[in-house]
Amino acid sequence: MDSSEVIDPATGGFLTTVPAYGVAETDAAIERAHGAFPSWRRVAPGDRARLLRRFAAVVDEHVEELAGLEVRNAGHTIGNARWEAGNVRDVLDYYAGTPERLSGRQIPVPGGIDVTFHEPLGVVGIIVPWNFPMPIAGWGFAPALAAGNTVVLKPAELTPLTAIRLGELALEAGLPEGVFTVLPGKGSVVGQRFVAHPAVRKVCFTGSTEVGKSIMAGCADQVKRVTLELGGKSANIVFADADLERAAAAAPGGVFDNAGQDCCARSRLLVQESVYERFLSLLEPAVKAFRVQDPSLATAEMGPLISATHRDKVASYTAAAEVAFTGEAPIGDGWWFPPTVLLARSSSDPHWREEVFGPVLSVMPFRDEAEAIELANDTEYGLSGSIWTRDLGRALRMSRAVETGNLSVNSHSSVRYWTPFGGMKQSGLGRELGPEAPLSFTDVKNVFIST
Ligand code: TAP
Repeated sequence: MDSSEVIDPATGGFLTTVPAYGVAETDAAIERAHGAFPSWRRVAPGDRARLLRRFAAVVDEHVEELAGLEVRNAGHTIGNARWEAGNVRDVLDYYAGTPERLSGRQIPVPGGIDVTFHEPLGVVGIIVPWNFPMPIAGWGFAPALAAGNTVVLKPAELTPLTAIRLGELALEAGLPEGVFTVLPGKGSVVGQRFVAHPAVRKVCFTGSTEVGKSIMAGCADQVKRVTLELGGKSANIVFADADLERAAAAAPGGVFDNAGQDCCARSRLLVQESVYERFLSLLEPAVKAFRVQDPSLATAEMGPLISATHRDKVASYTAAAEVAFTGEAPIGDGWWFPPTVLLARSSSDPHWREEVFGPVLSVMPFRDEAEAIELANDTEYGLSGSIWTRDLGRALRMSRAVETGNLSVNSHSSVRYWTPFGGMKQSGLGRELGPEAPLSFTDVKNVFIST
């Protein structure tokens, strides 16, 4: 089997080597998952629930270890990495309630009895990006397993370590062989086999819009189910009547968290023109105070970017733009980049239109509600966003008008595992999390019994 090197983005140093699955090994793992499916779907609901709770408990025992791996492999701050490992535990616990509640309906019909069943699909292939390796994996595998499917999971080539460990912990928790398998390797090899292999009945993909489109096209050939979580260019809209101090203090975290490598990053800041200058004067000290540090330090608010190539891409956006101000970042080894605020002079500026996926915030003034809506919606994306106002009516009007799957008022929160998460327009297809996620890993079967 081939192998690939794993690098620490905070130092640029070598961490370890992991296997890179080829076509034959991927197909063999998919076939093992296919073979494990009939008995996994027949596990009694209470027993499947207990196994998922046990998996959650084992993850809980390893939160520190998993968080430490993510700090080194993905450059996540230790605070974020602990939250992410805890999120996998919580999502497993939450969906452990599913097997005993996944009931169909009994529908009144003439001439007999009609009942529906939520049948698991079979093997589910999950393709994960490098920006949030643990939570995105858990949002796929926990509801898929709970609904009675078996899972093959491909982590991003850059960040495989926590996924590989989660695969080991699943076995330690007692999940049968073949029920949950982690296959590190290239997207063009392992990921493509998920799309092409007929035993894989659904692909959950998170990553770039470009690759997502090719996966959707590939899945069409077999009418394979697909969930897509893609890019974003979310707006953070601040009205003059907002608590400006609070909005300015929160804005850096809304875009620079995870070094801006977040599909929900509020990377477009729209500020009502009557408070524009004042807001920027409040924002500047908040940006300069944002702590970009060795991610293993408890005080770190932001770590490095994921790779040298990615840093070059981010830098290409700021080089040609009008910089308002920047924060500080370490200099030297590792892929560091300072939090940067750019002035958008036109809605055709590339940093305003395109997903930079780095610690870059583009700012533009707006006149009134109508213009804020027009600017916010002038994008192919629609994943997340925020509205800051003290006017409840305005908050509700704006919430309905902004074309986005997730929105928060006077907050930058996007993800809570109890509620659905996903994008409108080219930000995605389908929803993850929330009470209904397991249904997306089933097909409804209708049975009529003549009486
Ligand atoms: P991608 O290149 O799209 O990679 C994402 C995943 O897909 C990786 O595991 C990758 O494998 C795999 N992949 C690549 N090409 C593939 C192919 N032809 N067939 C099957 N799988 C393939 O994105 P990225 O560079 O990791 O992440 C950055 C982008 O993803 C950003 O644009 C960001 O917005 C988006 N993103 C969106 C979200 C959500 S929740 N909407 C979350 C994270 C990221 P390799 O590692 O081998 O390349």
